[in-house]
Amino acid sequence: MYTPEVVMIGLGYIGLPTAALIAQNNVKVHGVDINQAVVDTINRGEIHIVEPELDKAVATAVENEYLKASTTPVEANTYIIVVPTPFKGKNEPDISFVESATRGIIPLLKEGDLYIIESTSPIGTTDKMKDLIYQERPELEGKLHIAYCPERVLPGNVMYELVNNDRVIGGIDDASTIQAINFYSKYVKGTLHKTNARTAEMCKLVENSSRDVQIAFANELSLICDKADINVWELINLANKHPRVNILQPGCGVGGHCIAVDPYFIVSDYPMESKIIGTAREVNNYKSFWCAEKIQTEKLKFELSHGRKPKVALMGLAFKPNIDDLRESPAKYIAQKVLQNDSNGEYFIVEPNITEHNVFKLTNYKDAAEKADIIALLVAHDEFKEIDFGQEKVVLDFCGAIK
Ligand code: SAJ
Repeated sequence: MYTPEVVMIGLGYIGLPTAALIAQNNVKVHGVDINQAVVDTINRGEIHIVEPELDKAVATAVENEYLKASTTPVEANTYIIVVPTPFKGKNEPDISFVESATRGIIPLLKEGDLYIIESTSPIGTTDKMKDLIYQERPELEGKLHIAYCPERVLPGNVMYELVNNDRVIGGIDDASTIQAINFYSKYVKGTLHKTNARTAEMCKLVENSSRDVQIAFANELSLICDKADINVWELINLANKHPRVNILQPGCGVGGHCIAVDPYFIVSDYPMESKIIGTAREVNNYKSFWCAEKIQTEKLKFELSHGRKPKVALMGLAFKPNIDDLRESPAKYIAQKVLQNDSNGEYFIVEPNITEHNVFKLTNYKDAAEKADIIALLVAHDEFKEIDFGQEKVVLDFCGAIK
């Protein structure tokens, strides 16, 4: 009979690689996902997401019978919750998936079990889940180990970072923290840092908020430099020659499902105190709007000086360079906004990392660059860095692809 050691609830971008990593260490893992198609794919030894090295890891784990998936949890010793925490209402975190995943395993829990949340969560979620568990199973009060351990891996480098990054681990009490550290120490080479659950929850939110604030500073500089007629890329490069200055790069906004999202988890609970974090979100969102407006203005200028409408190339749709992920992408937002405002215009939409899109008709990047009068560089994909745009075209480099 298949008796797993670990149950992983949520087999997405983090849950599946983590399940595969644990299984690689010859520990039996039972993966749970509400999506039957995902479960079937994994049980065939295949994967449903794009992530280097993950396909091999999952194929081997399934073949060696260290990884199985289903839509319902089974009994184990360790339960890990890695489900999404989306928004509800006006940028307020929704922990209902964490809650329903927890409810699903409550009947299976027994003395000594370890329960870990990895999902990005508002401060206090681990305590809330502890209360929920002990409400339903009062006889287990004080007999379980409950901890929070956020993931911090970069999409595209997950299999390496899962093993090598440091982790922050916070239990509801010391015994829980120690138990969770013992668990991760079997799979993680990075240092495991001990804290409490609330600090660990806050730490995840702060890491991504810190990056968001720093990018907002760079984006703000880009707006100032545009007015002041200064090349922002040169400016940042020069300022960064100072030994204690390290400014990030401006772009056409901040995208993805982490940095553009997590700061709201702090702002929604502590609105009066998180002024800089909230403003950074506004600055980064405004930058996308500003880029779309800038494209409109350049189109009008072209029309006035040439007596005809320009052909416009919008280069890149992904949320960051050299990936195929379009979720929460500022480039996609800009393309939508520009096209909405001018349905008869002639546009070339480019995204070299995908072959087709359900809304946009895609054009090859070389053709687009050759045919367009105005070229808006939205994502600094490597392909764009090679293009010679000549002297005639209007090039709007929002992401420093050519600098
Ligand atoms: N960006 C800039 N300028 C920069 C750097 C990034 O505009 O100088 C933009 C990117 O173009 C993109 C966005 O920021 O639109 C986010 O990209 P990213 O590469 O900074 O981060 P993500 O979202 O892919 O992954 C982040 C990582 N967090 C940090 O670096 C603090 C990762 O380690 C986390 O695990 C991940 O969020 C997560 O899951 O929370």
